[in-house]
Amino acid sequence: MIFGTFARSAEEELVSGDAYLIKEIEDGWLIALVDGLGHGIAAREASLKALSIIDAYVSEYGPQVDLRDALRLCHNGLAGTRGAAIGLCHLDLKDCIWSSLIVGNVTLFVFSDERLSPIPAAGIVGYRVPKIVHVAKWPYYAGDTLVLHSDGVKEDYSMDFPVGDGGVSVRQAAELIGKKYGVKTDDATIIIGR
Ligand SMILES: [Mn+2]
Repeated sequence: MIFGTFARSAEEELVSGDAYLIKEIEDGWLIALVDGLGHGIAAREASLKALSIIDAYVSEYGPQVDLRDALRLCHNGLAGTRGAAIGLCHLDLKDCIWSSLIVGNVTLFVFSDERLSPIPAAGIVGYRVPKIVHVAKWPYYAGDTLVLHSDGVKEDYSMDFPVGDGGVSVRQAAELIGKKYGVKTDDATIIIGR
C-alpha cells in the first residue's frame, strides 16, 4: 500500500486536534485516525495520547492486533482528557482481510468492487463507548482504495477522479479532497491508501 495524507488545523488554531498513524506491521498495515473533541491544544493533547497508546499496542502485538483491545486501552487512557473520536483500520495482507472499528465522527470507506463504508458506533472515547463495538470485516482485493477522514472534511463528495494507475497519486488525491472539502472551522485530516 502507498498512502497519501492531507492535514491542517482549523483556521483559528495553531495546532490540529486530529492525529493519525499509518504503521506497517508484519503482513499488513494499521491505520488510525483520532479527532480530539473540539479543536486546539486540549484536543491535540487527547488525540496524541490516543495515538501513543495505539502505537505502543500495535508495536507489541503486530499482526495479532485486536481492534477492540486497542479501543479499550484508548478509552481507559483518555479518561480525564477531552475525549476523542477514533477510527481504526487493520489490513491483513496474509489472509486478505480488512478490519475496522470506529467510534464517533470518523469516516472510513473502501473502494473495492463496490463502495464499502462501515457504520461508526456512537460515543466519545474517554467518556463513554458502547459495551460492544462492532468490528467490521470484509475481503481485501489488490487495488482496493482506502479513504479515512475526520469530520473536518465534508462527506458529501464523490471521488470523481481516478487514483493510482494512470490517475493522480494518493498524495495528490488527499490534497485535492482535503483542500476542496475541508471545513475551515474544524481540523481536517484525510488519509488515502491504495
Ligand atoms: Mn473534528
